[in-house]
Amino acid sequence: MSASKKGPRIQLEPAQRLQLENIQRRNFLRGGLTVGAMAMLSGCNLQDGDQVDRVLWAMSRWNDRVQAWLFSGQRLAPTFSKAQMTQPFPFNAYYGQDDIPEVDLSDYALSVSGRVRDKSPWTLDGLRKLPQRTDITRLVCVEGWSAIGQWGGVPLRIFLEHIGADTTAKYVGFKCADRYYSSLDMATALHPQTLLALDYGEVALPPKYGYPLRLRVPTKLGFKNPKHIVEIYVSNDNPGGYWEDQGYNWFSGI
Ligand SMILES: Nc1nc2c(c(=O)[nH]1)N[C@H]1C(S)=C(S)[C@@H](COP(=O)(O)O)O[C@H]1N2
Ligand SMILES: [Mo]
Repeated sequence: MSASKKGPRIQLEPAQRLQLENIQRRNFLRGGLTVGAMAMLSGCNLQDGDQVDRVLWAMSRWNDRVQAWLFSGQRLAPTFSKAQMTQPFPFNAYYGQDDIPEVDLSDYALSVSGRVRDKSPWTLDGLRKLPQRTDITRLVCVEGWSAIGQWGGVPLRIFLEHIGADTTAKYVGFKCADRYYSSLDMATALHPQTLLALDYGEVALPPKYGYPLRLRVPTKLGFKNPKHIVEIYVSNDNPGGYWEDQGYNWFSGI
């Protein structure tokens, strides 16, 4: 390519050009494709019912795929010091503190299903015997608050290795003791900071933070951190989630 008549042109190597295009695309996406904006973009009027719904869901699925491509999957979330922890750490759920599920530990077992070699259930002791990791990270809720806390437990990657999970499958799903459920893309499930958390601070998770087992994934919004987990499964069909299925973006990376 030669210099244009309007003045000198910077010559970009193909790799540099790709990088520039990626940055431009990322900035465009960062601008935020809200549901409102998607409606504007797609030229729908919001009374078209089913058809609007179909367009918006298609846009959202497309957005998931672009986000999965933008997020490398292994970028580390920032970590903090103990002094930076939020005291007290907030509680949040789709119900109030009076309705926190009571999980009876005497018969608690974590079920495993789907595309895995070993479907035996797990006890908490069994999980504690696996290698553990602790991180102080920020939980960001879509409702507009965030807080720094310390979670410890088994890296989900190590658990998936132990059960012989098919890590070429697309999704890992989680079912909870309340009516909550959620799911992750496999790249995020294998991320080093994605934990099956057993502890908050230095002690076992108290009921409000997801006793006896929760997911802690600092590269995703708070609603993709299911508490009171009773079942984990590996699947090629997107398991969705409690909020995801009500229109919140499924990928929700931060
Ligand atoms: N089982 C279950 N897990 C859940 C929820 C819920 O209602 N039930 N709420 C989610 C949301 S929206 C957030 S922001 C975090 C809050 O976690 P915290 O109570 O430890 O702050 O839990 C997530 N996990
Ligand atoms: Mo949330």
